[in-house]
Amino acid sequence: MSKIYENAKEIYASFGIDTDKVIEEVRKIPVSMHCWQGDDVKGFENPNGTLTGGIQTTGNYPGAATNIEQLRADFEKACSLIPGSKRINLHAIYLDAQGEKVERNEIQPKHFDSWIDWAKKLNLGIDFNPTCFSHPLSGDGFTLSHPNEEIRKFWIEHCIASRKIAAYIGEKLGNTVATNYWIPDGFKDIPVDRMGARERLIDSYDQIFAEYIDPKYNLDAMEGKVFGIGAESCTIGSNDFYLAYAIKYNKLITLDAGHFHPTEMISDKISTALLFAPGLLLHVSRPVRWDSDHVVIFDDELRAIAEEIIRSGMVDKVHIGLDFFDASINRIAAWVIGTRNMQKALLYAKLQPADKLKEFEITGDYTSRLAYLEAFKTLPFAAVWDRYCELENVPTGLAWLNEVKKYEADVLSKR
Ligand code: RNT
Ligand code: ZN
Repeated sequence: MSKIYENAKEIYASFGIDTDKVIEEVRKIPVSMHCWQGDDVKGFENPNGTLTGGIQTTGNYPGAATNIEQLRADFEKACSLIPGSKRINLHAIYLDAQGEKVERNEIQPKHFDSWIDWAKKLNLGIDFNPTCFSHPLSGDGFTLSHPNEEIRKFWIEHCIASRKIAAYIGEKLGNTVATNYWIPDGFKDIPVDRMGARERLIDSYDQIFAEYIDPKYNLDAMEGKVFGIGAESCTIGSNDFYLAYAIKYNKLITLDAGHFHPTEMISDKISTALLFAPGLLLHVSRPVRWDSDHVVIFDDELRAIAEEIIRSGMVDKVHIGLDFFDASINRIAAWVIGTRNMQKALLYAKLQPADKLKEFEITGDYTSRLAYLEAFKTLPFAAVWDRYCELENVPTGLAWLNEVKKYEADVLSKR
């Protein structure tokens, strides 16, 4: 144990905070790392396909994973540099079809067996997503709310197949899968029948969720959005839509940090969602002027998100997932920086005297509340973070960067 940590431990102890205990608790909070940072959301269904659905990766940093083996190797490398308990978040297009062409509405549990074996080996939980974009049948911008019944049926079938796969994974792993539904459906220009589109969307979800699935194996979560590129005038699956649907039908609400107006923060929405829905799934991201999905940094909003999770006392009901995709920097570094920051924010939030702060607030002592919050910003947090990394056998400080650079030279640059 370093001298610096000993000092830090003492300082936090003077506020009644046991840093060893905090580390023990934080290391158990799972963070679901999205597989799609590794290959710019391409997947393995059609390696030459383009990303559509109003979302975009920008940049062309070399070394992106181009097949399952590469993606897994890169993910493992990233995991080895990140403390805490981890999960992998898969999209349906990351199936292992063994060279076969499989239509999206015909994907099966067997296409994910190799992922399950791999996840077991690495002690990772898995989360899942149907992929309702980057496909010829989503080309005109509509999927589950499509006015064409045949096309809508195709997407309903895809989501039903995905949900079955998720339940299968959950059962095989003995670890609940959170399945997230996000669709790009929306109008570029002012529509005249929002109602019709939303009616169709309700009907689609009613069909998708018709079959009972044990929540031990799969939990469904629904992700709304304010707008996407090419769907600026109306998003069918808006936040209101999903909030209402999820609360009525007992589904989880997904909050993506980039899916609201720029001054609207998801940290303010966590408590409401937790008070009304059975659970919450987060897509922690960093929007810069739009839903740009920049790598998560240790900024005010990230800390606020973590503080809301921790102070709510409902951490078990929050599925923390990440959702960013930056192709302009080393993709493994992107995972490492973003995920370490999420872990850091959780640790930072736990290293605060929550009860005391709440007491100040409730008694109207806002002066002390502000004074404490500011004072805690400069306590020796970094020493506790380093201790956490040390205990988890991952590099402290910037030491991870050398490893990523070495991996880039040895592996990525040869692709
Ligand atoms: C898109 C949503 C969605 C996707 C991923 C790939 O705006 O945020 O969650 O980013 O499913
Ligand atoms: Zn998202």
